[in-house]
Amino acid sequence: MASAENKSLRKLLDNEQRATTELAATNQRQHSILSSNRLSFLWRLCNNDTLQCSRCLPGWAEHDSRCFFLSSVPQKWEVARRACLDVGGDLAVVSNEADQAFLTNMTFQYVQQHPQEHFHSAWIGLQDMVKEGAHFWVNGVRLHSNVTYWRPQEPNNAIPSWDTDNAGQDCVTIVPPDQIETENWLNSWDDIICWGERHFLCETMALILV
Ligand SMILES: [Ca+2]
Ligand SMILES: [Ca+2]
Repeated sequence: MASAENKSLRKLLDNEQRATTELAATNQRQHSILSSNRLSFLWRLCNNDTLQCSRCLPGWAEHDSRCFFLSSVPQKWEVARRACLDVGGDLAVVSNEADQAFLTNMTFQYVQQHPQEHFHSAWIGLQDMVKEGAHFWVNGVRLHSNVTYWRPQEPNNAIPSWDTDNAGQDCVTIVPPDQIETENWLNSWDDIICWGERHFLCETMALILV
């Protein structure tokens, strides 16, 4: 009888210890999140007094648990990328047709809302600076041939006469379509010279509190 009691006490103790270990691991995880660089970014989404948080920064649009921003100011590709990194994100990555539709629509809507502005196109996080024709996303993923949305005859790596370095076109933009939901409206990419100044599309993770 005593031995059966011992056994069940031992089991309880084991369970207790396991729970304690799991709790310590959870605390450790939470601590590393709280002390990470991302925290200062996350706090910008929350009101310090009420602790009410929004999922995206004001002026950003949510899609697929990510937040997207289209700049009103044009910049060179590298400067644009730095601006996105500075807010805890990067230039936008197109992983599938839904991403492409969302981002192309963002540029289309911008042009509709700012008819007086000259809007050529907006940088995304795609480039072939290292090796001509080898396009990589800013997240390190190589462009997949199943998920490409080039405009007709692009990418053409065009080298105009004023491009005295013969650098060619190594950074990719989305050119707003004249209309949306029409045939081929998703084929909006053009490669452009990276030091041209274009609007740009940033993305960050949305804040999802579980
Ligand atoms: Ca190129
Ligand atoms: Ca081109």
